[in-house]
Amino acid sequence: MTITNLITIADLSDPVNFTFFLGTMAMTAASAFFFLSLPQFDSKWRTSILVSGLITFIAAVHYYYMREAATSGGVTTEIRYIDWILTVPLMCVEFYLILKAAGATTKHLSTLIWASLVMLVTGYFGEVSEAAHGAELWGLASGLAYFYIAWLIKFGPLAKLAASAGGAVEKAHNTLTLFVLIGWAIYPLGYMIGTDGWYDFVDGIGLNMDVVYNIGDAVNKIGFGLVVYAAAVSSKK
Ligand SMILES: *C/C=C(C)/C=C/C=C(C)/C=C/C1=C(C)CCCC1(C)C
Repeated sequence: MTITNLITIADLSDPVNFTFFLGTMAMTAASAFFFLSLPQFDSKWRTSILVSGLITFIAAVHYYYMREAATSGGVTTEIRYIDWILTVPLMCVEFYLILKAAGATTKHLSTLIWASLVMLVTGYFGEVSEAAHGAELWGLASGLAYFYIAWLIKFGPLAKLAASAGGAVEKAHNTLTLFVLIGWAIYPLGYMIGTDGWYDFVDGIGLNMDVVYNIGDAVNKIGFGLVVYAAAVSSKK
């Protein structure tokens, strides 16, 4: 492999290429960390940690292909949404697993998953829509599904279950909720930046939709997993 080859793999001057490269690495390392930590936890927490590792592992594989697509002039949209359609429902599973002992049911889980699928499928249509106001209308539908998820975990039935459980469970639930309220809000920003005619000036500072989504994914997939990990560690004491 020549020097030129190496440079195109991790081109520091191209934020899109570089954040995909770093993202692939970070997601792979996080997966190894979660998987290798599994034996130290008892069965109550093991599934949650396993799911944390699956989320980052699925992302690592998609990142590998998205970097390839982005640097060879292709689009990342389809690969991105396939990743999200797999990983976001797994994040819903994390909420369910943490609240299961407090009484969360598979009905709660399926409501969360359905809402997340509506959010993502409408978001995808918004990204590929050529129609006048397509981005606004699909984006609005997606945003409503996002607010519904936020409501369910912050004020709705899942918030009540967490409050009734108290202790480490409530703490972990509240931190994961912050990820949804703040961390997930990064994505609609990326969507707006990616929509032609909206905030086009940010291109000048190297921010484009892929870069913003990559930042969001690093925060949310790795951070979310670490919160679950921390909750599992603290429950051992
Ligand atoms: C690991 C991937 C995650 C956590 C992805 C989350 C994605 C979102 C919360 C996307 C939300 C969107 C809106 C709320 C409106 C515009 C369209 C989306 C799909 C970008």
